Amino acid sequence: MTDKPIFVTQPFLPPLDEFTPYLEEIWDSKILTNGGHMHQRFERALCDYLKVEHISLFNNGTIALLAALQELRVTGEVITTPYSFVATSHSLLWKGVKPVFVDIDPCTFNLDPARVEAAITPQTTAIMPVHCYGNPCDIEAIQFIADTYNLKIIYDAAHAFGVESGGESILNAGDLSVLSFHATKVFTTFEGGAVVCADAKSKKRLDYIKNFGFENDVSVVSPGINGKMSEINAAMGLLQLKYIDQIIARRKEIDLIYREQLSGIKGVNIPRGQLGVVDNYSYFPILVEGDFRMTRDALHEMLVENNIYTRRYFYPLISEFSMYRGLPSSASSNLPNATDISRKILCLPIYPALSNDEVLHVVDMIRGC
Ligand code: T4K
Repeated sequence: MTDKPIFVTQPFLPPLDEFTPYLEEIWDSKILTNGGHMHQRFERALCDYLKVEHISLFNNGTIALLAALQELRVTGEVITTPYSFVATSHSLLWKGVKPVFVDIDPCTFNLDPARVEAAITPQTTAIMPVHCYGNPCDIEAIQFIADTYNLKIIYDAAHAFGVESGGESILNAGDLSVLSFHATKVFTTFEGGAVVCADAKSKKRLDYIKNFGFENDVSVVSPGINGKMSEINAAMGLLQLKYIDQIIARRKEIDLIYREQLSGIKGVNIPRGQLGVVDNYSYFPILVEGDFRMTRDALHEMLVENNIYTRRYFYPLISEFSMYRGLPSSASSNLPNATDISRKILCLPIYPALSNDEVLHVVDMIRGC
């Protein structure tokens, strides 16, 4: 038992005095929101860091998902994964769109492209996959299906800050990609989010959508929302960007320790990364198999009792919540892999402030020493 709680994640906070100059600038300008200097600087800096053409910043990832659906005028049915945070499907319900759940690949935990075609109906207008834990989806296969059936693709890339595959940012895939900068994410602005898009027109429309649909002070061109990121959040983003490489490097070290130390423990299965992927080490998921010395839930409880707060991301499945349960695609017989993985998954603590001793302590507790 440690006195200090060990959480599944914790934000990296730069030294407080480094935030002061940003605050002074905001105080001097008296511009607190609505696209001030911090906001503009942060957008440009993010485009450079993430190697993408255009970004529209938002106040959180969920509103950014809603705005992305609005921008692409998504209606009818959307094919998505049940193995995600509820915000993915909730965004569809908020837009009056019916989620159609398709099972995941048991290795990547992402939407299985081989099962997508069978779920397409005349009402299908888009696919909304999730790069789960930052692990890239099968982008090429999903694009092929979308092109064949004339569907839009909105990637929920909430976990995928900075992830690259084959030398390119995965945020450039599909029509739009949505990021979250929540406090629990690898890169945080307290609360925050963004939509990544390839063309300037789309970026402009997203900027209107997040500002109530205002094109100028007398013209409203769409039923927009208040999705604007404040200057404080943008300032936090600018400061975080200075540390993001360090943050990811430390996460990588922790990932390596877990991989070395946990391998060989009977019943603990560690999903493998994909070749050619620049990871962000946003989560450390393990599968607690039937031959482990206790059930997944018993392990979770035992760790909590010992001040180690692991999380079962993503259990239950989205399709198991009451507002989704009645959908035909929610039947567990339609989602065998997602159901199986959600019963075995446990996300272990991973964040820069976690010491090597703490990581080893978590491993010892799992090993049963
Ligand atoms: N799509 C996907 C795939 C997502 O995963 C998410 C969000 C979204 C969309 C929506 O994006 P946002 O609208 O949130 O930008 C958390 C987060 O609230 C949520 O943002 C995140 N996904 C989800 C996976 O996890 P909880 O309920 O697990 O968070 P909570 O409060 O229990 O925090 C977990 C641990 O983190 C705590 O035990 C301690 C630590 N923590 C947390 C906060 C909030 C801190 O150290 N500091 C903090 O400020 O949902």
